[in-house]
Amino acid sequence: MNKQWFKDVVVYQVYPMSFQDSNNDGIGDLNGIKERLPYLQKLGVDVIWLNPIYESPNQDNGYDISNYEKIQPVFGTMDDFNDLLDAIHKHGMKLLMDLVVNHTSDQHRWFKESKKSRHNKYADFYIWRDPVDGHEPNNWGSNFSGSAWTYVPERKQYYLHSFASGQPDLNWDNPEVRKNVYQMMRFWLDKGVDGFRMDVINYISKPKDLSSAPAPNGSKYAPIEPIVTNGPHLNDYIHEMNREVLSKYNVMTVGEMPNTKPEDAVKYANLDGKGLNMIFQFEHVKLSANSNKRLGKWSDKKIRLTELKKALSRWQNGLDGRSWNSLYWNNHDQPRAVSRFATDDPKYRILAAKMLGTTLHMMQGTPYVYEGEELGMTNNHYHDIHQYEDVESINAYHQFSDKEKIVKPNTMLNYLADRSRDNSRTPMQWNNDQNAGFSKVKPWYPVNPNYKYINVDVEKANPYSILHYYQRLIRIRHHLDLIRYGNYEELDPDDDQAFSYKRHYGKQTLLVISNFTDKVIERDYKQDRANELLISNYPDDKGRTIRPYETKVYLFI
Ligand code: TEU
Ligand code: CA
Repeated sequence: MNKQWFKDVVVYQVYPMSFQDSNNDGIGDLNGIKERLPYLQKLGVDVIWLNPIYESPNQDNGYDISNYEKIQPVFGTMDDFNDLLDAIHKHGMKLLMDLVVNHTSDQHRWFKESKKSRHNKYADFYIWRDPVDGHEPNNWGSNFSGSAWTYVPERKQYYLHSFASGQPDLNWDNPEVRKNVYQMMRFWLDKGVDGFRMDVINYISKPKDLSSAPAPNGSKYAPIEPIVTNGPHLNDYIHEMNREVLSKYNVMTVGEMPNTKPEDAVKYANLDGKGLNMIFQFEHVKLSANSNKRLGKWSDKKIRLTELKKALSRWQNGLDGRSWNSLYWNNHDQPRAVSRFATDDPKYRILAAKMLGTTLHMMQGTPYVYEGEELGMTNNHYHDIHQYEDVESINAYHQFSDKEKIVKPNTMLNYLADRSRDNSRTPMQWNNDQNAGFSKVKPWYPVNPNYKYINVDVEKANPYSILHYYQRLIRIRHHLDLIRYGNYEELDPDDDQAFSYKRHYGKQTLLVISNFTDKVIERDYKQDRANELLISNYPDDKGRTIRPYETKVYLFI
């Protein structure tokens, strides 16, 4: 079986709660996704990645799983799932499931048993520690604010949670935990799912020594991520998982791995096929973090193009021939791409969305399109804390502006508006009916009011739309080995207006020039000698003159 298909596909990410509500209870569901398969097939994507659809008390929108082998009732039944999987395959596509095994929900049977006693079968399924001087065992701070430890009186101990207190971290050093996880993976693979996106999979091996770490100035807590990522046994566990499970199926895998460098990808997702196929790196989405370390991701800093280029080029070059890139601008944890990396000013939004799509899709790696990106959906520009739904955003607001008072409430609201995960979680915009055609009743989370002019119907009707442009991007990637396999050469790294690069494959060369500004600029890469202009977001070509947010892809053969 050829297991290299992960290099040839384009993945579309569906956030099930917000994609399509089929039974009008305000929440997206599996039957809704099934209804929309023809849309995805027409777009040309090969693989659908679904965010978690398992039973969950929903403290973190499904990333807190209470039963891995049950479907969350609002999404449908196991029969609905089987039908969906079947329909996806009939439409010639594949399905990636979200595998969330760094932690479970505190409502999972394993945790309910584990917290009862230090001596039962599940006692060591999680990471428990005695109090130190009547307090938390160390100063680690959770990703979702506050301590990463919560006390349980029954055991007179604390348990570790990298995220919310309802998301206790599993103890991967316990072989029984690993056995249970592998068994669960087989359950889904035996049904015929085509692979996994693995949630924070580089958090699973904790350091031996759980001692306190330096905290940023003035802060009580040391952020947990740099401490628990890429731990001592991570590579062993990934390779064991491959031997025990993945190698037995024809699947693709992508591991979500914040805090990694290209060298890590080469270890955990080597092209030798003994680990994962690729990882999600975070370098380009962390460039805009606050210079005040205590605030972490919360800022409204604009990214400098030269830094963005440096980050992406480092991954393009570092992985070439050794590992494989995943290419993404946004997902359910990031603000909307066009608002963040270019502009959602109505004057340029359409050009800018196409420019970003082109810049990413012409690179080496597997592109991931997040639902609505193909319409140029934007941030919602929220201004009130009550408009938020996400646990991370709400906790951060209270932590930094109420409790610690290190930032004024209004400044924090600006940061949230720029960075909150809720920006990407608004319902998919299908048409200009009530609630954008997502649901006939009030949706679980309000639709972005710009649905009146940003929606699938509008895009379908216009041959020059972002949607049609994405369709073409996907088609030309499928047709050209050069785009999929060619190597990468960055041009003019110090150019802070244009992102230009070449791809080489045999005698063929691809030239990509993208203007990230609203200015007219001049660039000469001998594009006048190209054999063909493959795709561009303006109706004509002005050669060396590159107009605002213009993007052009030339082929030399
Ligand atoms: O996200 C992980 C993630 O984005 C963080 O590790 C991030 O690096 C950190 O918050 C610092 O900014 C995954 C899921 O995609 C997300 O939706 C979940 O909430 C999270 O894991 C917990 O399962
Ligand atoms: Ca529903």
